[in-house]
Amino acid sequence: MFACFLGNSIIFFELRVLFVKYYKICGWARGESYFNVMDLLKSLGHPEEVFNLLWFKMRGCNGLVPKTDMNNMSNTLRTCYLYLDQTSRSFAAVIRALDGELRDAVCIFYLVLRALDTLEDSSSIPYHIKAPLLQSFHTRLYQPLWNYSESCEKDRQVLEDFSTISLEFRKLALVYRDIITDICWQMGEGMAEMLESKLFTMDDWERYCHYVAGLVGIGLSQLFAASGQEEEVIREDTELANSMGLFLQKTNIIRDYLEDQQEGREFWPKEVWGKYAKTLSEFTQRECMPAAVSCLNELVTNAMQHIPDVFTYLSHLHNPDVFTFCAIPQVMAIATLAACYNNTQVFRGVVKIRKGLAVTLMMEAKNMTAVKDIMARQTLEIAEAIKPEDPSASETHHVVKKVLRLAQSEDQDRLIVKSRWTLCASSFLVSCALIVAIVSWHYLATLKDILAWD
Ligand code: D61
Ligand code: MG
Repeated sequence: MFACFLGNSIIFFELRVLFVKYYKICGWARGESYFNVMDLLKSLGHPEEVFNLLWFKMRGCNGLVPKTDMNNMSNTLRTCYLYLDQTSRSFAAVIRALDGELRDAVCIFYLVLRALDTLEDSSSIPYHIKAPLLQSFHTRLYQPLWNYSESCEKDRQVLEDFSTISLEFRKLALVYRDIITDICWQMGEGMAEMLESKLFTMDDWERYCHYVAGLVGIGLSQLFAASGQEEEVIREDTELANSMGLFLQKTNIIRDYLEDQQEGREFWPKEVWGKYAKTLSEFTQRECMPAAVSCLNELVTNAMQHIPDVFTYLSHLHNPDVFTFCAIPQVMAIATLAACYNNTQVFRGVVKIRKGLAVTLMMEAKNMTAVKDIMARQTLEIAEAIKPEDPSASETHHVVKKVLRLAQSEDQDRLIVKSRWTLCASSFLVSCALIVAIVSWHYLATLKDILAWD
């Protein structure tokens, strides 16, 4: 009796600590932090995700150590990092984890291109004003007083206070300024060229994604080499760097179908959706769902074509911080594609990957083997969702096989076994957690009775 009393009090004590922390956590429930209790519940079937979410919250780190020392930087640079946090959910943490002068160069590169993109996305600016604005934007980098306050977009602060960003830009070494100016000029020209054109052919789609994301990959590769943190070879193969951008941009365009529809924007290529509907907006109608899903699956299959180049590009990187910076957005993208594949929710809302999975991917994507494993696991999820009657089923099977071969996980059995193992481990752990919860609850109740009785 005494032993189990002691045992239970230890469990109770442990749980009390946990609950105290839990109630602190509940601050999360009011959305005061990166995730809330709902995210914990969504990951209940994936204990490693629950563990990583709690670890992330308790230790405040998702495996990424920010290198920014906010106390030892100029006010204007601090403002720039603030704008980075405000305008980029997915890139702020990985940019802050970069080393040395490369970090500030990439931060400014991001903000300058985000400002250019905010001009492009501003539907309130008429074509005859927007096109020249985009084409001459690179010249604003050397106009200290230039700001722009006619945009009503969500990220307008980077335009309204562009003079702060351009000030920090002019403090960068010339080699970085020349790269940023050149990419900004090319992207502005490309955006202006495609402002009025509808994305008809796959070539149009590839070219648009090259201008708004491929050029980012090419510019980053030049910054990596210029900083000396990566070898010259990384800047030479622009096709690989372009694919890094296209994989991310195509994933975003596929996921954001409904959000873009609601804002009157269409980025899906007509050459594909035209096979399934007369207008792209038809996919919002329930009766068009089978056709919509077939179109979605064809676009996901197309985006996966870039994975072999992503593997080759990442395998050329030597600096661990640069590797993580490049790998994390890519593994988030394949997880997003796996969540979108064959999913009617794409046409009803925005599909997001679980926070628990996002944190786990950030913690895991540390080296090539881990990245290949993640890509293979997510690709297998797509493989398991392929319906034989899907018009793209054979192409999807083909690209899945290619990715698994390159990820050296031909022995799908090992991956399937692995995922089966995690599954039974998870249900085992979940049942343990439930038992502990029930026992502690029971204990709490008795303790209250005992105390009340006193
Ligand atoms: C390695 C690491 C990161 C990489 C990369 C390689 C290659 C390409 C990219 C990042 C860019 C990926 C873009 C995917 C998200 N799409 C957008 O942000 C669209 O705007 C594109 C034009 C502005 C690009 C701004 C940018 C983004 C990420 C960066 C960066 C610059 C600089 C350094 C590091 C990362 C999309 O915008 C969404 C929005 O308005 O919120 C759009 O308008 O289509
Ligand atoms: Mg845009």
